[in-house]
Order: sequence, then C-alpha cells, then structure tokens
Amino acid sequence: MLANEKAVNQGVAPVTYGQGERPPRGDYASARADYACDQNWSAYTAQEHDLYRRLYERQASQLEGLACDEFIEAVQHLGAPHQIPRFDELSETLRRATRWEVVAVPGLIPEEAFFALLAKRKFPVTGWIRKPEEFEYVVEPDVFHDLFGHVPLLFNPMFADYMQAYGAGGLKASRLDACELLARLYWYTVEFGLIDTPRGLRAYGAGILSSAGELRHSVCSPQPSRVAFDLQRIMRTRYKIDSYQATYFVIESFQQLFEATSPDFTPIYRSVRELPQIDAGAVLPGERQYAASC
Ligand code: HBI
Ligand code: FE
Repeated sequence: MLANEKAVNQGVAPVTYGQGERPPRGDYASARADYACDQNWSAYTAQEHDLYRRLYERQASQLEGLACDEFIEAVQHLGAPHQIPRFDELSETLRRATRWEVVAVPGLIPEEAFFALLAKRKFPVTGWIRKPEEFEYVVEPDVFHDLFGHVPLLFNPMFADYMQAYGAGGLKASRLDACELLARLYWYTVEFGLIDTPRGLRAYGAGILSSAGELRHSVCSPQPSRVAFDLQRIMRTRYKIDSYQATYFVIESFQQLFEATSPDFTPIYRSVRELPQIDAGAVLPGERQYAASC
C-alpha cells in the first residue's frame, strides 16, 4: 500500500492551508501514533545540505534591523549553517535551555496531534527539505521553515512557555470546536507576529523570519496595516495563505503574549462568535496603528 494511501487512510487528510487537496509529501506511513517519526539524517543528500546552507545564509544576512534581538541571539543555537542539523543534537541543547525538544514529523499533521505535541514541549519539525525550484517559496512548511523560523525562539523562556500554553489551549479549543479561532492566534503571532522595541518594529513570527521577501516587507513596507495586539481582534480576523500578510499584529513583549493566553478562552470564543469577522487588511475606527520602521 502506497505510503500516501496509508497516510490518507490513517485520517491524515493532506493538511494544505486551503491549497486544494494534494497528497502529503512526507512518509506518514512510518510515523508513530503521535505523528513523530525518525529524521533519517544520513538520507539527506549533499545537494539538500547545500540548499539548507543557501536558505540559511540568505536569511541570516538580513536579520539585523529586521528580526527581534531574542531571535538573533538564539539562531546560533541551530549550529553550523553548512548542513541540516541533527534533531537529536539540537534537542539536547534545547532541553537544557527551556525543556523543549524537536521531534521529526512527515509534514503538516492534524491540529489535535499538533497541539498535543506542543503541550508536551515537543516542537514538530518536518523532516524533508523543499526542492531547489522551491527556493523562493514552498507551500507547506519544510525543515528550513520549521528549524530556522520556529526553533530559535523556543530558546527564549517566556516564548517557550507561551508555545506550551498555546498547545494546552489548543487541546481545549478542539473540545470547544474553536480550532479556527485559535489557528488565527497562531497565525498572527507565532507565524507572522511583530514586536515593538525602542528601536522600532522587529519580526518574531516564523513565517516572516524564514521568508526571503516578507522579512523586510513586514517591517518596512508602507502597504500592510500594523495593529496593536488584541486577542479578540485577532480571533475575528481572517488571514491570507499564499501572499504577504495584509495585516500584522504588534505585541509590546513576549510577556504580554504569555499573559494573553493565561485566561480561559471559553468566554472569549463566545463573544468573538457574536461579532462580525474582519477581513485581512481592514483597520477598524480608532485602532492604534504602527508605522513602518525603516
Ligand atoms: N503541523 N507539522 C505541523 N506544523 C504546523 O505548523 C502545523 C501543523 N498542523 C496544524 C497547524 N500547524 C495549524 O493548523 C495551527 O494553527 C494549529
Ligand atoms: Fe510554521
């Protein structure tokens, strides 16, 4: 039985962020019940290590003035950029820092499984790397997006605690059928969040930090709206999947983010459901806006 067929039979609908149904790229058949699998580091080719190196160098060369200090300080924990890191070695360092670890997964996994791993301080990192022709953009998260975009901030204790609280909140959201609202919180913070600093706005979202063009765009372009972080506003706001974001939300600190996830979300879900949804890019009357920072 084809791995993909078995994967789909295992209920792993190709999770594709609305890109239409496509077979999953990874080997879901060999994944364990929690969707973790082995990284199989020796299977990476020299071309794949070199692709990772080129992706890393392109992003690392533009972090100054655009990425938040916490990210710049932590990205060196990924180790030498000339090859794809070994997840077991990376987990040893990460465990010592914030008790998180990295687990290999075949690709996007169902939300419940994703939340369950985060709640156990295990970050799922896709094992495969994009193809050379996807150098500019890959639809699904590959090993570079997950490692370079997401893992460095897991070395930051406050952000690491936020990510676990998010996972625990996600498990509750599943029972309240509020995954879509919680997915918006993930999207507008963990993936595409900005943070305000005394020297201007900086990116902390993984989707921005791992993107060649969106890193500068999110901080410098006059086009997108940049709105102060507000939990209900975020949960009401739709997001775009296959273009730069039309709205970014700005936090003042990771502490603010962690505190935002401490209350029980049940009443918040209830009031969000009674309010109209907001299109990406819209700005509501009286909303605090942030200007571009460069
Ligand atoms: N699976 N491997 C992986 N990585 C993700 O970032 C991910 C996922 N499944 C679901 C998902 N993200 C989003 O729906 C989150 O908003 C939960
Ligand atoms: Fe991501």
